[in-house]
Amino acid sequence: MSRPLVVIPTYNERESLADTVARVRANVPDASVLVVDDASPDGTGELADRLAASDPLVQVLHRSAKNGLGGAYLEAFDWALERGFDPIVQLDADGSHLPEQLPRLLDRLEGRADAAPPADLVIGSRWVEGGSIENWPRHRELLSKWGSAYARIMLRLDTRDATAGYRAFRAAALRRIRLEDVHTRGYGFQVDMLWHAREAGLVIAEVPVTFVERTRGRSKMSPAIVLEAILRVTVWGLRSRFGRRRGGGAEARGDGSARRRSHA
Ligand SMILES: Nc1nc2c(ncn2[C@@H]2O[C@H](COP(=O)(O)OP(=O)(O)O)[C@@H](O)[C@H]2O)c(=O)[nH]1
Ligand SMILES: [Mg+2]
Repeated sequence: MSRPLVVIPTYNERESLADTVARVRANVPDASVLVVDDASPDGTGELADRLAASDPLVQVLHRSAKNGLGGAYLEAFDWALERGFDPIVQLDADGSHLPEQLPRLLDRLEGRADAAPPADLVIGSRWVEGGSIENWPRHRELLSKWGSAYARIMLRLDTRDATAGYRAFRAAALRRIRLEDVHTRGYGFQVDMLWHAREAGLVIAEVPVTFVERTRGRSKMSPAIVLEAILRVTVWGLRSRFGRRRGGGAEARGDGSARRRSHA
């Protein structure tokens, strides 16, 4: 039986969170929500606690300090797998990922969409036919396109939108990824996960989504985050061509036993 969980990482999203959670709950009524808050100074964590108090399907994971999107998701994945949630969805708090389009991702995951085969990981994609972006400044659009292209070339990925953050995983697929080998803390986490998913032999599908730039709050994207992603992708790409392969090949697939990892 399916027990979907939508993970929403937050850092200073007080103005957007309630609306996003309500829309998730309205569009996929059987989905639970896990808000992962990194001690937001603006009170997002307390707001999340209030939302959880009024809805048994909403829960909150409080982390003690801002430790990156990747760190938040990795902790949430452990939390979700321990509790038997399946599938597990990534969704931004700021309204950029439309909860109205979540059934599209879940249908594709289950193979319900247009007789398409089921997938292990479905990506809500801006760069496939039918996908789009609303209200992004030109420099963000270029950064996303170039970042995706660079990752695709360096890592030989087939995915059009390699940096997308709107994703749905089957729990079994997440278990096949060696999460303890995923070290990227910033937004490069998305590429790191995708690469590990490919290495683990997962079936990866993309469905078109409309990405709507936030109208409230501020982006946490920073030059340090961009730099981390570029450096890591470059190192992985060079290593996979010329050097030692990182752990995580399909043949080294984890069985979940090696899941102990520090969240530092
Ligand atoms: N828990 C947590 N969430 C974060 C962190 N950095 C970003 N987020 C959340 O990740 C999502 C995407 O961040 P956002 O700033 O909108 O990135 P952008 O859309 O690329 O500009 C939002 O829900 C943020 O609140 C972090 O360090 N910790
Ligand atoms: Mg955003």
